[in-house]
Amino acid sequence: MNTLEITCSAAPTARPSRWSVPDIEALFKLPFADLLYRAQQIHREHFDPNAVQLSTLLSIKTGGCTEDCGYCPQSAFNSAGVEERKMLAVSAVVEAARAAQQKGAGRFCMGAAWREPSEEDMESVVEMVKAVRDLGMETCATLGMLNDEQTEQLRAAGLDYYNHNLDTAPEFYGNIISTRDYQDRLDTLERVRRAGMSICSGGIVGMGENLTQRAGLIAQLANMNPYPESVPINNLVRVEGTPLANTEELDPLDFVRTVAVARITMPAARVRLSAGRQQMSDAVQALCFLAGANSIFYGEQLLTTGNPDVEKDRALLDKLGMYPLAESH
Ligand code: SAM
Ligand code: DTB
Ligand code: SF4
Repeated sequence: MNTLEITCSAAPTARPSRWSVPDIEALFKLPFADLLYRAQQIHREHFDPNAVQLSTLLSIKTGGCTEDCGYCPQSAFNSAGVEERKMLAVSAVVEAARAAQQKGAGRFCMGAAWREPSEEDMESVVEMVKAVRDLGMETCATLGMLNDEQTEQLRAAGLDYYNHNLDTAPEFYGNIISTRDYQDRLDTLERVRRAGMSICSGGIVGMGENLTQRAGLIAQLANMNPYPESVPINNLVRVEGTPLANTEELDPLDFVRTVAVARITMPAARVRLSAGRQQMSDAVQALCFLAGANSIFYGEQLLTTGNPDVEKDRALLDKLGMYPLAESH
């Protein structure tokens, strides 16, 4: 029995102040049942295990992005057939948010295909954030890198969460993106934290990373002090025309393991079962909830790719005896 196993059985909630990559790798390698049991225990100590937080995404500015992210259909470097569109009008965004709220979403996330917003972009985004907040929804935005002034503008507008993903481990990052570096991402997250907004940050698995690199991503997130309030775990959506289109599909059980490890290392975070759900069976999604996922993207569209129908998701939650957070009993 190794040290980790002893820690597991003796003190299931013991949590090092800093996670090493080998410790996280050891979690990944636990027998599946032991890993899920440990994740379940931690999940139940911090959350109602049957309540799921629902976030709806809207692409407020689609396509033509100047970054070369290898996974992304919106990069101008890729040929995924996503046409560049101009930014949506504030009224269209509010209408979409209201519709999402009526369907039960509690959080509305506005995404833009930018390396970073311009001053002019910020004026519209600030209006959008204020208007969505006035509906009584939680607000989230993902606009790329931010400077101090932009961060402050978003905070003053009342933005609740800023989404900026680390995407993968520092060692693997250069295989996927070359137009900005890991430190740029950490700097933006640090600004968001200093301004007092909550952080939504996670990554993508299934991009050809190895287990050590997958553990490296989780270590980066879990060792942030404090760790993100919201952690999206995306399964790569392999879009034709992107360099990663032909990447070998991740074993679904390895995706479940990633969710469980995120839960164990970030006990009080909302771990979101994010992109890739449309390609996932109900059974795999159920395992993700068992592993500690307690949030999903809700609504037929992610940014440019599809997501399960609202009716299908409602049926799945019903089947599992689960309910949206706002409707918890
Ligand atoms: N442009 C901004 C940025 O990159 O920060 C915000 C939008 S960007 C599309 C938000 C996130 O979507 C990326 O960081 C990445 O994690 C995720 N994403 C993009 N394409 C994806 C894909 N094909 N599969 C899974 N996740 C994806
Ligand atoms: C996140 O972690 N995943 C979402 C959201 N944050 C912005 C985006 C997923 C995008 C999937 C590909 C697309 O639809 O373009
Ligand atoms: Fe641009 Fe964001 Fe897509 Fe990268 S992930 S290409 S920054 S929209």
